Amino acid sequence: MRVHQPLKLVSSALLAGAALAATPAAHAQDQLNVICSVQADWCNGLSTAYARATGVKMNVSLKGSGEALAQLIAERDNPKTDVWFGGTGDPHLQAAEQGLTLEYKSPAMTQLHPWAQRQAQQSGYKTVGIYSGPLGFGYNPELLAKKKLAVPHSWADLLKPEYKGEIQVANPASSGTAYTMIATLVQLMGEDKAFDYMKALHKNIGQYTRSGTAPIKAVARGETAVSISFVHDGPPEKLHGFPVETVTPAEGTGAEIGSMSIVKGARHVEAAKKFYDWALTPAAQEIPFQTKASFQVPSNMATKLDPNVPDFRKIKFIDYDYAKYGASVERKRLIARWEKDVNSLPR
Ligand code: S7P
Repeated sequence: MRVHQPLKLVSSALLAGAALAATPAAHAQDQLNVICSVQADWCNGLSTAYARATGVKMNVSLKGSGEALAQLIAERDNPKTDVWFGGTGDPHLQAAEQGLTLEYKSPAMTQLHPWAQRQAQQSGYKTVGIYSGPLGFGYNPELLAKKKLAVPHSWADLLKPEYKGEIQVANPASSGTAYTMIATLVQLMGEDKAFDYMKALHKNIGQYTRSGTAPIKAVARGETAVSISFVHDGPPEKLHGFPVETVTPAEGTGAEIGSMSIVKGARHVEAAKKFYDWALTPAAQEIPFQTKASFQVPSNMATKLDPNVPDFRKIKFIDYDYAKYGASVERKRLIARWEKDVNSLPR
């Protein structure tokens, strides 16, 4: 494991601070309004490290992916947000398509994995990939044993009648995680079969939550046995002492490309670009590991991976079409169909 380099962080911070002081509008660029769509500990870690590094105060508002997009749409004529950090990539692509985010090509672009650069190219450089992580299941081994239930290993397993009321997933209208599930199933099974599957799954769902990370937290606390979640959200719960394991489905699964965007019309646009460049450095991308908040694959290829990061070589992935399923029309259509065909059914 690579040793963390605090000195490197501080020296790059001082350089960034000096650069800020040299800009003519420095007095106006000493703070940054950020919507943060990752785990709270990661957002707080970012804001502390960035303030220490640059003297810039980050005002952080925590919001899931769907809510963040809704806020940017609402603020379109008078943006109060400078940067949207994290959250699933699909709503970032939607924001780009709707002209809500600023074109910016960071000098760090060439240091990023091809999937992160592709996310940027597809959006006309109005967003960029900052991490990737697979969709799978979380489960509570103690609760499963108590209820004499087997560990689910496939999408098919989740339909077994013994899981009735035992599964939580988020509502796709508010959650990027849940929309990733719909898009994954549609690509895996074909659209009509995927909707038949989700109708059958609906009978086993105990609760659709607002936030995509809530179901695995409910698993950790023994409130439900199984969740449909990003598997990198399991280890933080386990590190806090909760009984949680994760598994990816045998038939195949999708992965998110968590993204970051600068808001078009941002009040602190120079500060936003500096933060964006910093957030793509290995030092910044190690923060979720240091804060034990989350364990995705970071987009900068030089970032040292934590042992808790899922091993992508062991996971069966579908060939996820990010451009198609990130398009506004497709996303709205699939969510509307889910509301009409699935969520309206009795359980
Ligand atoms: O940081 C954990 C994580 O799962 O949260 C992000 C996202 O906001 C999930 O929330 P919603 O489903 O509520 O939108 C993910 O991008 C990220 O991996």
